[in-house]
Amino acid sequence: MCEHLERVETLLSIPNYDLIFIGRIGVGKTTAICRLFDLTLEEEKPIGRTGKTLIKSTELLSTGAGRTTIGEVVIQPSDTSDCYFEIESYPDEQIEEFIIETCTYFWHKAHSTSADVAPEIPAAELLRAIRNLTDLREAKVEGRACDTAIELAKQHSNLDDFIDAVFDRAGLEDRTQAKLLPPQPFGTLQEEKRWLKTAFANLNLGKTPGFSLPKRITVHLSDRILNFDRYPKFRSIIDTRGMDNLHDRADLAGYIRERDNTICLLAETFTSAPTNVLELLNQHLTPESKDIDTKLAMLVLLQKGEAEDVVGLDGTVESETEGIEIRAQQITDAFARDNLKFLEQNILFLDALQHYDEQRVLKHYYTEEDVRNARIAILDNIQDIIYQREQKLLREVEGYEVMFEQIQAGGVLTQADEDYVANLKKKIAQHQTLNHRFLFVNRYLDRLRSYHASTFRAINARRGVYELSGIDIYFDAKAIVERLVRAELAGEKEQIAGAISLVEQSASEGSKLQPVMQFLQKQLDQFFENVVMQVAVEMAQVVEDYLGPEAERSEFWNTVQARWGRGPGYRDDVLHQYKTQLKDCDAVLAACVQSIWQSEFMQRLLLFFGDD
Ligand SMILES: Nc1nc2c(ncn2[C@@H]2O[C@H](COP(=O)(O)OP(=O)(O)OP(=O)(O)O)[C@@H](O)[C@H]2O)c(=O)[nH]1
Ligand SMILES: [Mg+2]
Repeated sequence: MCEHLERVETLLSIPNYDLIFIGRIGVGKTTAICRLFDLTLEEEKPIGRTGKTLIKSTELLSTGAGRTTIGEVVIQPSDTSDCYFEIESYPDEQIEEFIIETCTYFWHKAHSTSADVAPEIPAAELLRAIRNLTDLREAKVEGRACDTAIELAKQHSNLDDFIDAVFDRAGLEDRTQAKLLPPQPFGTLQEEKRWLKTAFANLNLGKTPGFSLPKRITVHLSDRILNFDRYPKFRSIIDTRGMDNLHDRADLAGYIRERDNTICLLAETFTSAPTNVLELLNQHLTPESKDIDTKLAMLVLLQKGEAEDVVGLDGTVESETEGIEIRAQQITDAFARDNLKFLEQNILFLDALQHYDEQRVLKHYYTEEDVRNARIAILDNIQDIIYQREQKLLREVEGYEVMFEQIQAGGVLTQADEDYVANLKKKIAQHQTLNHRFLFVNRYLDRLRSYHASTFRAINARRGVYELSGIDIYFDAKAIVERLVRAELAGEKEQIAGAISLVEQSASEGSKLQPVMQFLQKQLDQFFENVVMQVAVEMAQVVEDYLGPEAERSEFWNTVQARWGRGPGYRDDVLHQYKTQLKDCDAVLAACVQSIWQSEFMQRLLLFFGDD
């Protein structure tokens, strides 16, 4: 049986899905999740000294002005009757490496060593967590700002001693806990939510004793707070780490392409959609990707009044609905311009805080019922996306069945049909030897150049994989090769597809040649996809072999690492080293493409016609 059909059947057996929220830093992912799933805490607050009170509604998970959610957060119904957290931490070595960098920064700042190596400023969200982990906070002493990290650095005249002192304070050896349970059973739902909110905030900030820096926090919520009774197709909600740039990232690629039981919600603001997700879509929503379109949705996050400011043909629109319609059309047009087959019905609009004022107090003209109806409308839409995906897969299976029946029932081939086939085989065989140039190295260097100089230094210090910042330059290589090979070989594939179509159209009425050609057409896409993926995986390995991230002693990494702090031109010099190290890659890539094209595409296609 054909590979694709087997795959479709696997997809159809998936019982429920993880909803993955993907988007830029600070776009509003966590707010959207909390509002959609009613993960909020309602608290009574006094209004000044009036004796009156207001009910304020806040999100259970921490939200803020960007770089708030430190790792990945998985939210799911608890397998027990209680709430609890599970934490997967970053490995100690990675945290230690980061502490050393942070200490170096503070030490240089404290000792004003201007003549020395320029210290780099560590990433804000990591710095914040490290300050908490080591209890080196910025405080106010007698009204004066006081940075305890700088104070501690001043007490040491030697950097190594300072680092040791900070390691002691971090006490990583005692931070080995992985599960956080409530201290005692809760009397009320309110108490339970309050505990969840505070405990999450502390874990996310690195402030919980016994716990290290979280890479992933799984929040198990009791039935009272979250259940999917109305949505049996939902399994969990995943709040991914905000994207720093627009490039693909290994964890996101995993959710979009490698894991089948996911629905990916690409969150973007009303004004920018879909610019920030185009790059991701171009990477994954390719002409050959069969079942990606139905698992992707855009979640356009609008804020108060935005939709009413849209300018239509006759000036500003009359209503929010009209504004949304115009914007949806603009988004669809943007997809069309990039030739992306994004499903129009999978563009959702959410105004997460529409019922609340700036203080997060429910506006007087709304009721809890309005809030509930608005969120249920979107959740029903998401559930429907899953249903539509399954329907499309079912139709595909039926299509295959009809095709196979036609092949079996079809009459024998006429002489003319036989001639078409022989001719087609010859035409296909002409594509055996490829004559393409692949300019990978330059594209790869451009990508590396796009990292900020101090980030690039940190990447080099870690020989290419800076997990704390979600960067992996070998994954980058894979993504670039994929795009390059796909674009470069698209013409070859199109010519072959054209030749197959021609035979399909010319085949004699009622002969089995027509359905056979339809089947071949589908196989073509599958083979092409296999070529692209295999080449990308092999080339990522080639790049790894050339750069040697595992090598403890490597001349390349020694040279690259030693370059920091030695005057201007750091990035250019280091990129030059990379270029020298990778100088053979373009030729290796061309050879790799030829060989995989031959084995995974040509041979498999020609096999279709028999071995003669
Ligand atoms: N007015 C208004 N503010 C919003 C809305 N959604 C989010 N915000 C604010 O935008 C800021 C960022 O929101 P978050 O939900 O923390 O964003 P995020 O995408 O989770 O951010 P990171 O976790 O840092 O990547 C917060 O201050 C929110 O209060 C909205 O619909 N309306
Ligand atoms: Mg967040």
